[in-house]
Amino acid sequence: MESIEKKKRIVSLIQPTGVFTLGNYLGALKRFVELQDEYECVYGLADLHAITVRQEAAAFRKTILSSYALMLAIGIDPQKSLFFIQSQVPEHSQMAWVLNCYTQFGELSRMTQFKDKSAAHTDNVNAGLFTYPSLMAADILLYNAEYVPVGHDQKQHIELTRNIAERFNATYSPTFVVPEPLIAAKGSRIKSLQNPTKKMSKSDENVNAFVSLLDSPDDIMRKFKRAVTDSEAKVYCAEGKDGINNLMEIYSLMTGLDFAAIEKEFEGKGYGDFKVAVGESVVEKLRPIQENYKKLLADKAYLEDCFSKSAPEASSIARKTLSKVMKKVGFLPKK
Ligand code: AQP
Repeated sequence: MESIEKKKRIVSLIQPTGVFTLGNYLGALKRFVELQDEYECVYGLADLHAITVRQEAAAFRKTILSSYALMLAIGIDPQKSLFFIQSQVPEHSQMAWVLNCYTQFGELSRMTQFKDKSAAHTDNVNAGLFTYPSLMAADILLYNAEYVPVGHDQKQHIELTRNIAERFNATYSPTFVVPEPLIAAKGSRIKSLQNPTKKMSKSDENVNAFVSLLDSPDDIMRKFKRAVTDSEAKVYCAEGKDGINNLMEIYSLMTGLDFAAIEKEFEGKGYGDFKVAVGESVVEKLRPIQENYKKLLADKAYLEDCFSKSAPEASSIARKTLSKVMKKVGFLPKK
């Protein structure tokens, strides 16, 4: 990692729970790449978080490796950013336990993601799902990051992280940097293509609801052609036109056009033409990422080299914060 002392630090992790979606890309991953020159970036694959939902071991192992390759393919550069796998940095679990004891049951009970996921997996409402936000607080606070780039759905968890940090600092003495979320004006709430009032999610049971970054061009085009819109057949942004607003946001981020230019481009044209154009813009954006991904995934030695170098580097930063915390809490130092 370059020595870039004056840059502010950002941290963000993402779960390897399936192939990343266009929502993950626009709300988080694309921004991770863009922020690499301006900030000192710490990125991670949150595989510990992923087991809050049941994973099949062999498939999970593959998903972790392929997710790592896909993030490199998107443009995370290990020469510029620290990019590790969470389970290989034990300080995350250790810090999470401590922070669990500074997090209130009532706070965790109010988390929207816990309510949604426990309703979606009624047969497995495990304690990890409930305490997920204190592990996320550990992921962030260990690195003394000023900012956390995330999609809008993670805002509530960042608020809780701030509360935990402030509580600990007030109980002892200033220890943690209290981080701010970095949420982009565009792309932070990409919606499901089948239910545009709901966020696009990689674990959606309806495969037509999300575009995965590894979907074939035919699948991408089919999903956009089937996207739920409205009966007006006029391309413009307005309240209540959730499906069209979502497609306009995606098209704008793919092409760099603002909404006025998009409305002009599709004046007098129907939704059919618009959906094809959105689909094609996504296919073109994903083509080089998919090509890079195939090459990287075939080079397992390179991937292993990257994550085995980054884990001790992450540990050495994390260990300093953890030691400070353990000392303040009153644990005996190891001699
Ligand atoms: N629809 C979205 N629009 C914009 N940003 C999004 N993110 C997720 N969905 C959207 C952002 O992607 C980052 C990583 O998310 P995650 O995988 O760690 O967890 P998640 O938010 O729970 O994402 P998913 O896709 O919905 O995963 P599953 O289905 O496994 O729960 C975060 O910054 C998130 O805001």
